Amino acid sequence: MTCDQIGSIVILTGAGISKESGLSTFRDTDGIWAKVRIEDVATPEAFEKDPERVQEFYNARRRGFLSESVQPNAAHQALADLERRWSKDLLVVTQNIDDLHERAGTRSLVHMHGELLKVRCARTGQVYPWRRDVTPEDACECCGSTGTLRPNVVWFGEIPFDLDRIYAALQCCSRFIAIGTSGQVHPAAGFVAEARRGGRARTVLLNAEATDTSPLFDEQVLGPASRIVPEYVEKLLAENRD
Ligand code: BJW
Repeated sequence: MTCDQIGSIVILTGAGISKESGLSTFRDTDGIWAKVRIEDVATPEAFEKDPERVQEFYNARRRGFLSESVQPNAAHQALADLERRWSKDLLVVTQNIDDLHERAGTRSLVHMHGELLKVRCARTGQVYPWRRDVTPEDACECCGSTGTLRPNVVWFGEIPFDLDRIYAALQCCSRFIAIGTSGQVHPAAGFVAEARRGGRARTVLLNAEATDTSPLFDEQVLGPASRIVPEYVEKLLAENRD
């Protein structure tokens, strides 16, 4: 994304955008963290202490992602449509590890917390696609060792992916839109402040409910993503029609 382009958009998505596709959020009352403890499954220390437990947590979620019933919803599709019809730069930054944005057709996409349909070799750092359970017997394709494969996701205490590209886009954008995220996890929770710095970006929150970061947004639309995202996209395109 280049800074000389007025009209560029950065869109941050979180678990709420995939909820109506049948995937759980984290911090809602029926969310993932109501059922398992972060310290048991989502830190490097948890993986070191009990790799099989962590792999089983992610194996179950990977199976869920691949089930027939989990499909991109109208919100994912509206963002892909916006990318196709927007003449300026647009970058979707997702915290989600599912592949629903890609399946809807979004191309300009960063998975800042990684992708569950990929594994990484802890020894070599090589990343490759993976669509089945990871077991202790699985040998790494690159080094042949067993026990080195981990989900290619970002746990607490690890540095998210592609931050240089994300901050460059935030510093230039004219509009920042956050969708389906509680704004509780950093650094993503700080992106709205980064986009506002210098007074450049209009900031918009599209979410089921108000969040702790709501006061930082110029505009807030509350409701289910599958309804409010397509409506917002149509409004944005209508306002910017030549
Ligand atoms: C709907 C809806 C519908 C429902 N329609 N809406 C203070 C300052 C800075 C950092 C820290 C700090 N204190 C601690 C930290 C570090 C820590 C952190 O943020 N901790 C907080 C808990 C305080 N952060 C980290 O460790 C990160 N790394 C880091 O900071 O590195 C240091 C560094 C950074 C930068 C430069 C240099 C160094 C890493 C964070 C990794 C997070 N990992 C997880 C797991 C990923 C893999 C997996 O999926 O298992 O990422 S945790 C989990 O939370 C997951 C998510 O991506 C992330 C965010 O959750 P999200 O998407 O917001 O979901 P919810 O459930 O919270 O919210 C859903 C929202 O949708 C709700 O508001 C609903 O209302 C709404 N909704 N249905 C629309 N139908």
